[in-house]
Amino acid sequence: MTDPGKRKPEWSGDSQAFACAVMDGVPGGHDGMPGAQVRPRFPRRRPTFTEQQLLDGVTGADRTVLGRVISMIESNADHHMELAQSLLRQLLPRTGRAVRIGITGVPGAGKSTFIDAFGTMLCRKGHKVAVLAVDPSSTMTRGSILGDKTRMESLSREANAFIRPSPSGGTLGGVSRKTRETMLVCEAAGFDVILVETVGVGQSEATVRSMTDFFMLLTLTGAGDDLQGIKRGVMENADAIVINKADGDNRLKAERLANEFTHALHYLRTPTAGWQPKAFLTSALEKQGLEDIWQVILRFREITEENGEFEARRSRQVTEWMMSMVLDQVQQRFLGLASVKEKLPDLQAAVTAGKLPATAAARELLQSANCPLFTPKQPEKETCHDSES
Ligand SMILES: Nc1nc2c(ncn2[C@@H]2O[C@H](COP(=O)(O)OP(=O)(O)OP(=O)(O)O)[C@@H](O)[C@H]2O)c(=O)[nH]1
Ligand SMILES: [Mg+2]
Repeated sequence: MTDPGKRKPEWSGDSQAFACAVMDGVPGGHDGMPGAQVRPRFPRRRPTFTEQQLLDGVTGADRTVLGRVISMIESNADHHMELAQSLLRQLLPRTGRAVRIGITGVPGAGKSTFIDAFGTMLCRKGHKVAVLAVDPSSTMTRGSILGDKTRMESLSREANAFIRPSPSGGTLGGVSRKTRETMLVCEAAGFDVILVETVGVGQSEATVRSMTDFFMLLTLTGAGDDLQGIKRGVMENADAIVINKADGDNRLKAERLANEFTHALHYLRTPTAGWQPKAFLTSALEKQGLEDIWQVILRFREITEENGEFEARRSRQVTEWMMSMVLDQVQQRFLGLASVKEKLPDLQAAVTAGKLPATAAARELLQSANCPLFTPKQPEKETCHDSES
C-alpha cells in the first residue's frame, strides 16, 4: 500500500484488476483509527416517575404515563410486577365503570375494520375508547396486531382513542392477565368503552368472553362460515352475532343468513340471563349498522344492570380469574418439580401402552412430588374435644 490514490486491500495481492480503492478515513472520525476520539454518547433518557406521579398520570389520562404503566404490567421483571400490582391496588376504586365489549370472528371477517369504524363513531359521540387485543400467536412477532394499528387508521387519529397491541406474554394465561390489568388501568384513566379483539381461534375466545360484559361474534356470508361452519360453543357464548360485509351484492345473502341465525339462536342456551341474542347486519366498510349495534349494547347493559346479571357476571369473572391464577401456579410448580419431571415420561408411556391405569399413574405422579399438598389426605381420626369443665 504505497500510492495513496490507488490503494488496494492487502489481500488483493499484486493483481492490477482490483477495481476498488481503499480511501483514507477521516482522522478521529471513527473508532479504530489512530487518533480516534470516542464521542460522548447521550443515551435517550426516559424520564423516571415516582409512584405518585404514575398514579396521577394515569388518573389524569396522561398517555406517556399510561403507556409506561401498561409496559410495567406487561413486563416479566419482578420489580415491575410489584410496582404494577401496587398501582393497580390503588387504582382499583376507579375501575369498573366502562362497558367491556369482546369481539371475535374468523380471520378476515372484518374485526379490525369494524373496530376502526365503530370506535371512531363512539369517539365522535364523546366516548373514550380503548382497544386491546388477546392474541397469543403474536408472542413472537407481535404479529397482525401491529398491522392492525396501522389499519385502524381513522381510530388512531382520534384524540379519545387508545390502541394497544396484544401483549406478548408467552402463555394464553399470561396474555390474558396482562390484557385484564391493562383494561383496569384504561378504566382508571377514564376510558368508558373497552373493545377487546381476539383472533377467532382456540381458547382465546373463551378468555375474552371471560373478561368482557358483552361478547359479539363477527361473521360473514359464504366462505363456509355460515350456520353450519360456526362452532356451537362459540354461538352459545355470543350476546350478538354480527354479519359484516352486508353490502353490495352480498346484502341479500347477509339478510337471509341473519334470519337463519336469529332463528337458530332461539334454540340455544343463552350466555346471559334475561337476554336473547340475535343476529344483526353491518358494513364496517360503509359504516352501516354501527349505531344499531351500539344501541343493542346500551339496551343489554340496561337490562342486565336491572336484573343483576351485569354485576353478577363481573363478580364471577373476577373470582374465576383469581382461582385460575392460583391453579396455574400450582400446576406450574408441580410440573416443575425435579421428581415429577423425572417420572412423567415413564408414566405417560406406561399409560399410553395400556400397562398402567391413568388413575394409578396420576396417583403415583402426585406421590412422587413428596409434598403433602399433592398426596392424598389420610382420613382424619375422629377426636373428641371435651370442653374444659
Ligand atoms: N365489502 C366489505 N369489506 C370489508 C368490510 N369490513 C372489512 N372488509 C374487508 O375485509 C378485509 C379483512 O378485514 P379486517 O378488518 O382486516 O379483518 P379481521 O377480521 O380484522 O382480520 P384478521 O385481523 O386477519 O383476523 C379487508 O380487506 C377489509 O377491507 C365490509 O363491511 N364490507
Ligand atoms: Mg384484525
